[in-house]
Amino acid sequence: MSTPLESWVEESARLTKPAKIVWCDGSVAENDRLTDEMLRDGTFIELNQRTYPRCYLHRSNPNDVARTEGLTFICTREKETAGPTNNWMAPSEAKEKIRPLFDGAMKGRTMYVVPYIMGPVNSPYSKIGVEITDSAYVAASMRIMSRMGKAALDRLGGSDDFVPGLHSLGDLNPERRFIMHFPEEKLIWSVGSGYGGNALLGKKCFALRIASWMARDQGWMAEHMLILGLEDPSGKVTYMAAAFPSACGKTNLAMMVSALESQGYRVWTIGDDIAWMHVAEDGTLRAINPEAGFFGVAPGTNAKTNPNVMAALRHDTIFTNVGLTQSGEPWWEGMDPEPPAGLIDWNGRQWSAPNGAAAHPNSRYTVPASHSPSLSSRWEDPAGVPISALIFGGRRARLAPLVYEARDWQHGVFVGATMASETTAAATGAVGVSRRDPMAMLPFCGYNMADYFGHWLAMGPKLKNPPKVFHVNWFRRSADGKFLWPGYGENVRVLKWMLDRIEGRAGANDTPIGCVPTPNSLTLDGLSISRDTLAELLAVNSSDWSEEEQAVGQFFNKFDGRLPAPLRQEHASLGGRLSRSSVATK
Ligand code: GTP
Ligand code: SPV
Ligand code: MN
Repeated sequence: MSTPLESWVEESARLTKPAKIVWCDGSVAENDRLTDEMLRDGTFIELNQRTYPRCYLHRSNPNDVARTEGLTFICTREKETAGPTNNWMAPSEAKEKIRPLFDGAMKGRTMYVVPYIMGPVNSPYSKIGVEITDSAYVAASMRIMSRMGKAALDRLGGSDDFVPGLHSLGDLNPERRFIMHFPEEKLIWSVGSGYGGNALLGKKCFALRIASWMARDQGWMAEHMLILGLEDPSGKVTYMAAAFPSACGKTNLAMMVSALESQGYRVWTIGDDIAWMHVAEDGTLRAINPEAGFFGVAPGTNAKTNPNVMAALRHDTIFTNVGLTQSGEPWWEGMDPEPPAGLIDWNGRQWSAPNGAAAHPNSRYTVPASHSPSLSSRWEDPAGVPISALIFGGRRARLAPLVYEARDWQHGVFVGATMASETTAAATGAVGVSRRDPMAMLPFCGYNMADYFGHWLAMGPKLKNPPKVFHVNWFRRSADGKFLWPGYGENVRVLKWMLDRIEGRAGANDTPIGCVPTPNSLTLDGLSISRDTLAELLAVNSSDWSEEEQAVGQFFNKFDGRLPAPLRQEHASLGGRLSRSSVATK
């Protein structure tokens, strides 16, 4: 008798008709074979093997370089279940529409069966997925990003407790590109794209969209969050998780080299993109990183902004859509002040300055977490690490101060639910447009966002000491358009303020939106920043925030009667505080 996995593989093979089927075991020998094939058929370009051993460059189809949110669907029986912020299609209609695209899609090609674990191999919180794909690049990337192969099959046995994901490159035509989620049956279908978040199905599709659904049902949380540990001079480590939208600084914060290292403050990495968080028996919120690697944004990364990443990328790394130097090394904007002579751009053409970027703005590296010099000794702790602070943040040229603290859990949920950020190159479409992106989950929540807010509200009372909630903005700009805050390793100063707040040491000014640091409560030694700049960074302008408060009201109206009442109350309280403060300052 065949196992549930074998039956699904057979069924998928009948539909897609591959020339051959390869069950991936995750071994080095298998990875070598995949690499050789990809070097032969041009999927991989060998980088300088002396300076970048076992590193390769992949150039994707130029129309397939980012997530495509307009082509991503939540397919539930009722439209209301998906909610107003998701694209929706009925499951039967979706399958009728997509099945023909899979029919014969793997003719003459290899089907890879990729079993994987999301989470540490021995954690009770980990979950199993199996991806069927006709992309060797996807199979090789899944080996870096998850615990792929034999370990997953061993853990699965004959069970049906896995999330199946069927993926085919199809013809890479966006007209025939669909990323479909069937949360009611825990199934993923993706066709027509080879790009990370569209094609590495363990990541956004499973670990966020399907997992957020499971988490709501089972009483835990699946979030678009990095996880880090902040070590203080006594050696004590306090863990924090932070949700920023795509390309808004999670990897960089999680892997930073602290500017306060000489004072004894260090940052340890647990995860850079996704957190699965459970309430432990002792009432703490425990987070695991379901991933095993980093799929990070290359541009802007350099020896100064992120030396840990730069060190991690020197071997066994896949680069996607970066530039190529004459000596066969990867290159991207922001790596050096001046581009080297003789660059080849991400499309494989000779690069010259007026031709735009040498590396695509969403070019990425795929690197095992184990390469990171900042990796925490607890990054695979099966019980997870206890979270003391949750941080929301986004890119906001104006309005949001460098940091503020929510008044309590419920207000913290309101702060997360109403956050906004300027769009980035991580998804197709306009860049730099401000949009609401609750908890940085707008593109990743697998069900009605109003119910998701309700789930967040319900989690607070289950926790003995709910984490403090903060909001940060590294991206506030001056009138002449320059970033006011140096960012990167200097962000540790803000983390230290949070730690001091958790431990009841740091001062804060109560404002209508929450508690903002007093200028003296931030540790600024060694940083040249003027008093005026600091004041601009921390300013809370009541009339700007009143406009924001109106916009939040409009956003909330999208959810009609489904929006949890406590969020309406928080909104009304904010309105009240703002009007009192504008009277006070008149
Ligand atoms: P995803 O992988 O898409 O989820 O992105 P992410 O949130 O991990 O963002 P990442 O850390 O890769 O940063 C995205 C871009 O923002 C990069 O170009 C970084 O160089 C830049 N960036 C990150 N942190 C800072 C910061 O503190 N200040 C400034 N100015 N830029 C930053
Ligand atoms: C993001 O866009 O948030 C990413 C990259 O982390 S992707 O895996 O493509 O979603
Ligand atoms: Mn992300």
